[in-house]
Order: sequence, then C-alpha cells, then structure tokens
Amino acid sequence: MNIDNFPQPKQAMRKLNQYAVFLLLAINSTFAFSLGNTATNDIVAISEAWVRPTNPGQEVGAAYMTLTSKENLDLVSAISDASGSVEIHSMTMENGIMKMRNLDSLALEAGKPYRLAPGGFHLMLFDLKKPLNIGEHVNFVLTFKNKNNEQFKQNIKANIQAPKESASHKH
Ligand SMILES: [Cu+2]
Repeated sequence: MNIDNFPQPKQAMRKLNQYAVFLLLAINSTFAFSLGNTATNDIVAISEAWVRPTNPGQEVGAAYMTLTSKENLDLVSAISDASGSVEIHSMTMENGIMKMRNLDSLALEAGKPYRLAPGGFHLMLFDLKKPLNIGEHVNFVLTFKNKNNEQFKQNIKANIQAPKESASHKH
C-alpha cells in the first residue's frame, strides 16, 4: 500500500480529506474508510461523469464516465455517498438479451480512454439511500491499483442528468 510514489497535490489532498470527513460524518463507518490510505492523483483523468436519474421506488442506479489513465492500471472498486455499494458492471447482448456482469476490476490501458456509457460498462449503485434527482450530484471514490499492487483513490463528482443519447437510439 505504498502511495508515496504518486504525486499528491496539496489542494487535492485537502479536498479529499474534507470529503472523507463528510463521508464519515454523514454516512457511517460501513465504508471502512481508511484516511491513511487515501490519496488523490493526476494519473487518471475522469471526464463526462454523470448519473442516471431514478424513478420513484427504484433502488438501483447507474453511473457513467470516461476514464483515461497515464499508466496501465485497474479500477478495482468504487463507493458513493448515495448508495450502500457500487459495483463495476459490463453489459453485453447475448442471444438478444442484455446481460450485466459484476467485474472484479476494469483494466485501463495507458493513454486509452475507457468510456463507461449506457449499453456498456457502467458503475451500478445498489441500496440507494435516496432518489437520484436531476440537478443533484453523487460523490464517488474510485480505487485503482497499478501493476506493483499499489492502490490509490480518486474522488469524482457526477451530476445527475437525463441520458443524452436516449433520443437518438430510439426506434
Ligand atoms: Cu449493472
């Protein structure tokens, strides 16, 4: 768990610490958050992060984003402040049926953007603590692991918004 090799900009560290404290206060200790192991980094660029709004009574949600890493590494887990747990899912079409799989990790190749998008990879939010309403946002902490088994975390704020592509994909 040596994170010393990763750049740790002061401002980013402060932001993450504030976020971690918020989680501890507002949620509870089920995340088993370890302050000692948290660090932000500039290795993975995350863009276009968004969360699909939920309908009343819906207990699962989905988040999408584009991840571009400067080095080969794996996304190994994620947590959010809006759900009891988050899983990394793939989605494939098999015999005309959409199937989702829970992945242990998602391999990111250096320099290659990975797009988590409707119909493909996504982060699945289970045990939602509240409805996900358009205009609000969800905070995530993603954990990555490099080939030396060093872990580091990165927080990302995703806006809750309607899918942009849904209209063009309708038949
Ligand atoms: Cu899923």
